[in-house]
Amino acid sequence: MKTALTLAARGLGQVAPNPAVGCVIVREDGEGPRIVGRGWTQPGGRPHAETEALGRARELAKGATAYVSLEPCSHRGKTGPCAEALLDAGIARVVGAVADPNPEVAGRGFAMLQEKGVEVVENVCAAEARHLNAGFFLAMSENRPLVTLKIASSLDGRTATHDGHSQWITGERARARGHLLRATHDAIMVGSATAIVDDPELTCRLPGLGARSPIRIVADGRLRLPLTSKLVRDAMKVPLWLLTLPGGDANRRKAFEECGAVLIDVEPGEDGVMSMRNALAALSEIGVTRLLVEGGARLAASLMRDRLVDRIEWFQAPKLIGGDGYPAIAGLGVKHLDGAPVFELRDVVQLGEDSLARYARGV
Ligand code: AOF
Ligand code: ZN
Repeated sequence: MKTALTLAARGLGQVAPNPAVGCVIVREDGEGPRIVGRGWTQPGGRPHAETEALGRARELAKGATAYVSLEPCSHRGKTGPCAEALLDAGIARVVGAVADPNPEVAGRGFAMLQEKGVEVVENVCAAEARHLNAGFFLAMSENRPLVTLKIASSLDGRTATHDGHSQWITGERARARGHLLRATHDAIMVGSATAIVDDPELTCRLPGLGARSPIRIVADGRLRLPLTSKLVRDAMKVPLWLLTLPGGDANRRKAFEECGAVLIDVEPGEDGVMSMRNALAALSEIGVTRLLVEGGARLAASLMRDRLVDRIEWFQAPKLIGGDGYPAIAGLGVKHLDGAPVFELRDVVQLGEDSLARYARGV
């Protein structure tokens, strides 16, 4: 199952709105267990992991065990049901990590297999499988993507000096890791102030992974992003979506669209500013399951205030900028510590001079 999970991870950032699934087919004859087929959900979400693995195993699948990181599907969607494909191939035993939360499946995949005499074992590495596909699970349960906040700061949590100087706080290895994060998400989002000040490209520029640049999103309620920005200039090549408030200047909207940008209207909250919950619902409806937020401080704070940040990837350089620098997260209005957002530290790695601490939302 650990192998199936590792294979599944290959699909992250490439398969939305589908989950990233892994499948390993094992035969236990002769000299002990042997893997005869491996598969993972393919870019675009299909073929599914099981059909890929069965295609490799061919006749060796007969009587074998299939380890799947998500319950095999039972519905006829854009592809035939994987449960049926496993039955047709003569699989004798299916070990599954976790049930598929898609209401079209939800236990029916396992049931179909059991009814036909296949031995089914459930809940193997279930927590890991849920963590891996948290984006898909949140899409089903909360109609929003998984939100990962990426921060690259000094030791004291500053992302720029008082004069706005920020290139570079962290070193090359940390920055390369940041690009890898981009490749494993469906979309990257920044606030309009960051897009204006930094004029970023927001692409994945790791050798060989150029084609894995996610959709670039700017939360830009009043369409302040310049038409001359790098993001707009290459919007025909790498998708650019602008989350904006309905209405606004029709000519300006048209100008963005002519450059290739897609405008997505987001209803404001009671305070008249863009509601992050509505923004995430809009993104979820069009199939974004994993969203990487790269700043700035105000966007990070507004997601944090609404308790919409699930994970933090915090890169820290061993430098101090001080209190006159620009903070990673703007004011949260926390008065009492009981009201502070809490995260759980999952691991810390050293990347050259810098560190990367990874956190998941506490309960
Ligand atoms: C599997 N194996 O690798 C994946 C599954 O539109 P379709 O036909 O591609 O079906 C999409 C649904 O299939 C998706 O919502 C989820 O329930 C399941 N994904 N199932 O057996 C896979 N990716
Ligand atoms: Zn399937």
